[in-house]
Amino acid sequence: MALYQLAPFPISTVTKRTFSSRNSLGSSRNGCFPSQVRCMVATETCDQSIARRSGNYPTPFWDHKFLQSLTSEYVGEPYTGQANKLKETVRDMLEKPLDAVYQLELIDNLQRLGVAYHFELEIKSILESRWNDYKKDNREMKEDLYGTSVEFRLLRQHGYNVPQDVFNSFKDEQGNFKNCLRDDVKGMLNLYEASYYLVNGESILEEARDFSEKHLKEYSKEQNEDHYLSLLVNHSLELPLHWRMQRMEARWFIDAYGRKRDLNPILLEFAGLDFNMVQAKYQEDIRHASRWWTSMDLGNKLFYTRDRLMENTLWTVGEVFEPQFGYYRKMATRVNALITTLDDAYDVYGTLEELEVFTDVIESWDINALDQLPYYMKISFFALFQSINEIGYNILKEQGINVVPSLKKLWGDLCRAFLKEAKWYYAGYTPTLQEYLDNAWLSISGQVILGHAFFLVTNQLTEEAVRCCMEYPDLIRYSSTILRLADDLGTSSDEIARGDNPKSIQCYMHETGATEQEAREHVRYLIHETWKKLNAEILKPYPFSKKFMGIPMDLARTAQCFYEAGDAYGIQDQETHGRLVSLFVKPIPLQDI
Ligand code: LA6
Ligand code: MN
Ligand code: MN
Ligand code: MN
Ligand code: MN
Repeated sequence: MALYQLAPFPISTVTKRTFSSRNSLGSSRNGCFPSQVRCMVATETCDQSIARRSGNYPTPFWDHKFLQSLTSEYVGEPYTGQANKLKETVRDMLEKPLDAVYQLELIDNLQRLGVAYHFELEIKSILESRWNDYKKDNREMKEDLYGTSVEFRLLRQHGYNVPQDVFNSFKDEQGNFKNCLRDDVKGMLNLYEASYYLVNGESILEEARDFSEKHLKEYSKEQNEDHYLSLLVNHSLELPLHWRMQRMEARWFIDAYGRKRDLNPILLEFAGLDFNMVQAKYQEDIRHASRWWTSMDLGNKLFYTRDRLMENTLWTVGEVFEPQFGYYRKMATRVNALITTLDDAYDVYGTLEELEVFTDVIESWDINALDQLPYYMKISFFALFQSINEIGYNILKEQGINVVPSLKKLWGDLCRAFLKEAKWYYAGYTPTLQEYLDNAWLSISGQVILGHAFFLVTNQLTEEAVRCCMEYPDLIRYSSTILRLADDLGTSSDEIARGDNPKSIQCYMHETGATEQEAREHVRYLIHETWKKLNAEILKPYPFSKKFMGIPMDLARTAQCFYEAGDAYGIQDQETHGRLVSLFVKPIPLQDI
């Protein structure tokens, strides 16, 4: 076992302390204090008087040998050849000048099946022509609730600001949605899905949502002949499409679509094959990330932290799923892992004095400042410094721009926000909800995730775009806020139990005297409100690429998917396990399709 030198710690109250470098008592990883403070090596000294909390996080389920062994047969021929043939057949379908509703439904299915990324140009041209028809008031389907709703949703999704008034033709003289529409379940379902694209003040869409939700709930209670439609209705009521993580949805929808009576077998075969081929790419990302994580040895050196490589990769797939963005996912998995190690230092392991020094060091991005830190912080900062500088180096190499000053600012701002929460915790202070949120949208690391995403997916960085990104525009702020609120719903009960600063639920309860249930309801309401603001942002002209414009929404969706039923990130429940297996391990059995 390696012996680590005693490093004098500069803070007077905590002197001459070193930190055990290795958690050789594997099983006590989850133990509570005092087992967290251990002396592994006789020559090391530990200051037993420091009470450190425990995250009580379970050890990782996934073994790195297993991750390294992940393989798929869906690489190369004959799969590539077959997929290309199917792709051309689907392209022909898209290019046939058939009726508008048919084309829109085809685009919707391709998106849900996870293969629309192959046809970006074709889809853009169809939507462009729908938008031009709309502007010329040349719409064939004013009376068709289904067609109008799908068109509205697709246009808004792709950044066209079609007004909510298109739904006025479905209202009666009193201004209410016509009751007879309730029999058009497919129309209702799509009205419901469309309504989630609303922005502030769009009362027609608010009404549309209440109206369709009410009737869909009634429908879902009845015995229905059309099993496929029932399946879609229940799925949608659980979480609308607009809030769903795309790749998870693709996996689900490929199965669901297989039950459709008049399904298109070409689409289904193509989607299944493509899913499996993309899965093989994800396995490559995982193998790469696992090699990095193992070589850094952070799971052992920082034994208090969550070791969640597979989950970290799942987040990156949620943010950007297309196979060609493997480099993004490999680097973003590192970013997620590093965020988590820092978060656990601030929330769980570090003392306030240590954290104050640590924050200064991270802000200064000065590797020469390492000596003043205790061992676990040396490891943390060095890992961060090296990994992020590597990303910076690659961008300098490819694009000739040094982005390290921006990257370091992202991390500095994160740690400053972490420190504020730590101070609140130690002071026993409960901020108002607003005061909390003004900091918490930063402390959830959305700006770090999205900032790195910006630099990693943008092919031609412009000064204007970099400046805009680094000002944390509302596009980034609202996405982060949803991430924060969803995380609080899923994780704050455990956080408060282990000792952490109050989160949105507790702040609201403290401020208003509400019960926990009421506070949770309020947080869910805030998520709805923030989505409206985020919806408005994607319709605004930002100096960003189309690819990047979609990522803030996909981050928010991923958060909602992760925290839907508790802390799926920290806890590794059955549900998360099932998701990881279906996205990364098990291919879709194609003979079933
Ligand atoms: C969630 O943990 C966490 F670490 C995040 C920063 C969410 C973003 C996702 C990543 C990095 P926790 P806290 C994959 O609930 O302390 O501990 O901000 O975050 O509530
Ligand atoms: Mn935290
Ligand atoms: Mn935390
Ligand atoms: Mn905290
Ligand atoms: Mn949390």
